Amino acid sequence: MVQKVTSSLDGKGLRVAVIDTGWNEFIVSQLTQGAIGTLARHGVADDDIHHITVPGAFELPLAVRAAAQSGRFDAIVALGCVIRGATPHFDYVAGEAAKGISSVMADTGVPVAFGVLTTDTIEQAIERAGTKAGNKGTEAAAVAVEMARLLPAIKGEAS
Ligand code: INI
Repeated sequence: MVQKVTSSLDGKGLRVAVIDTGWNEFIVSQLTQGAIGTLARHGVADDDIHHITVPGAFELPLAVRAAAQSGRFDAIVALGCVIRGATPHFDYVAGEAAKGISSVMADTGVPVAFGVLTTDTIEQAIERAGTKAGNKGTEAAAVAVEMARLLPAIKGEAS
């Protein structure tokens, strides 16, 4: 019989780092609010949520790596916003953030949800920060909980 490995969205007992950027604060603060609210709704205790702010998206991988290597967190939510029209070095900043964050996951095995908006315009960023197109911080937080629950299930561990 096929054995389905399942996850859950029960955040009780999970320790989660939310790492966001000071850049584009008016957008990113909406992502952070969405993420922290979602973690709380899924049962993550306030004291188990650590909120860390770095200057910009380019700095996210370093802080995400430090958090992952610390052993203090079951999952990490990385949040930021890079807008092509406003960022002469968009491809470097956005590309390095994505590449750096995914390499932390591969190197450490700690799940990191990628909630960094990479948009062409400020309007598209606003749409994804809690208006027309949902809130990517909310979505990333739910993914972090789901992956933190899924990994022990894959390994056959109780979580
Ligand atoms: N950082 C961002 O997070 N978003 C941006 O849109 C952005 N722009 O426009 O340049 C940005 N730049 C700063 C970058 O992330 C670094 O903090 C900086 O290069 C110093 O390392």
